[in-house]
Amino acid sequence: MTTPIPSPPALPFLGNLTALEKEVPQRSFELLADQYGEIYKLNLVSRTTYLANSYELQNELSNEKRFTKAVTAALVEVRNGTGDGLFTAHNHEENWGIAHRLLMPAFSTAKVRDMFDDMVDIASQMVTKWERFGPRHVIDVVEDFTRLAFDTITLCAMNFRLNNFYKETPHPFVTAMADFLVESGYRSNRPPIANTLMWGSNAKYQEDLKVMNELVDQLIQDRKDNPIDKEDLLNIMLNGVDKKTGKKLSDENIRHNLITFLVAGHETTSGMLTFTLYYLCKNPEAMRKAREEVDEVLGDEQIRLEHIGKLKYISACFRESLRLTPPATIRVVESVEDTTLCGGKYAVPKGARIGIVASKCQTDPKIWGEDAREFKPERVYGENFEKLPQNAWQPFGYGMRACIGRPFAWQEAHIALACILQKLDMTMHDPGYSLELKQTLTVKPKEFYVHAIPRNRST
Ligand code: MNH
Repeated sequence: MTTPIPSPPALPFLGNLTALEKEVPQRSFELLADQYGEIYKLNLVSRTTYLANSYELQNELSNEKRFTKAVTAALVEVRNGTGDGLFTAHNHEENWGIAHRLLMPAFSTAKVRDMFDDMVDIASQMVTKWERFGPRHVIDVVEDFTRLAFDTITLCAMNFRLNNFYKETPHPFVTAMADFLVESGYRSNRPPIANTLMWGSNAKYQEDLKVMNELVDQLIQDRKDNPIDKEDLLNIMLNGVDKKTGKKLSDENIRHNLITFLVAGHETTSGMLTFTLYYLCKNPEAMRKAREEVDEVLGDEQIRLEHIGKLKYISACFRESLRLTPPATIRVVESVEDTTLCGGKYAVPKGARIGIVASKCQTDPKIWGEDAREFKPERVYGENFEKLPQNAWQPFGYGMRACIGRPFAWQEAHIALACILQKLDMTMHDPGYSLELKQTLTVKPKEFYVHAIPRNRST
């Protein structure tokens, strides 16, 4: 006998849509989990979606023989910009396989090491800016980490400088992409008929798409006109031949993948950095340890590649931040067959879409204890991290469709945080600030501001 899967009361036509907050749906998903438990279902725009909230489910749903990635909800709309690029491709699309085989090696830890100098270049621009503005300046953390992540991925992927740190307002491409992502989210939560009626939003949406496509097409054309020797991602995409099919990537697919890297590469990384800085400001003991480590490993030296692997406490801080507040909040899988979950307890049909709510699964008290919601980097430090039960920590997704940019984001973030802590003391603008979320495709801290005070290193 299976147990029925609970669901909040629904309204005709809209289903459970009204149960979701428009601005921060993630908050609703978490509140509903507190109310309905390890699994519940919602009828969203005439489709049933299940939401999974426990370690046991996250682990079970990571069996790729039984569950595969589903491109649903906001991702369907994001496809308007990223098409069959890696992140939004359906499993069966041929271009996913070609791009995956060509690009996996290009994003390997070894290749990412070659990007070290470019990453330090951008991080230094940010730290220099913070130093020069001085301690009174109010830093909008999300804004500057977004500049950092955007400039880093464009420089590393296509040898192009957006120069966001030299501008008062972000590059138009950045604004267009941010608006495009927010609107994609809204569109996915509206009944289709309502979408066709939103003339104003639709015109703006098309305009944003145009801005994004034009810049990327221009970069592709520039590269074709002026080839360079550097083995960057753009060259690999332009020149690479897939061994299995003998095919090259089409220009359209290259455009889709470049936009994919920009979408997938900037929001998540800047989110992780902002959350981590927030947790460090809130936990002075962790901040002290992180800074001590930077002093020990870097001292007064300019950061070098061999420092990165020694920043073990910093790694633990990032991991703990990703556990508590994963910027990519939900990944959705689809059941391959009619099946049951939790040892026969719940029945789900073939094709059922199940969202894995990472923040809930990664704070399951059964695995993490009663203090699961507290920031304690020690629990994911060094060996402790290696000893975690399988799939207990998966902010980068899982399996075949897991994040391709993990080594890239990891190196970029370590460089940035180490360079900051080496030079600056970070304090919150409002000492009473407590975390609120802002949601686009991903989540980030809302209205989080800090001050950067040059360190007096002799004391
Ligand atoms: Mn990333 C897939 C999280 C940084 C490019 N990424 C995923 C998934 C998660 C994720 C989760 C799986 C989504 C799903 O199952 O539907 N990504 C992150 C996080 C960070 C991140 C938390 C930073 C921190 N990602 C990056 C960076 C890049 C990138 C940086 C590129 C430069 N991510 C991708 C791509 C995919 C992906 C591409 C899709 C891979 C595939 O399906 O083949």
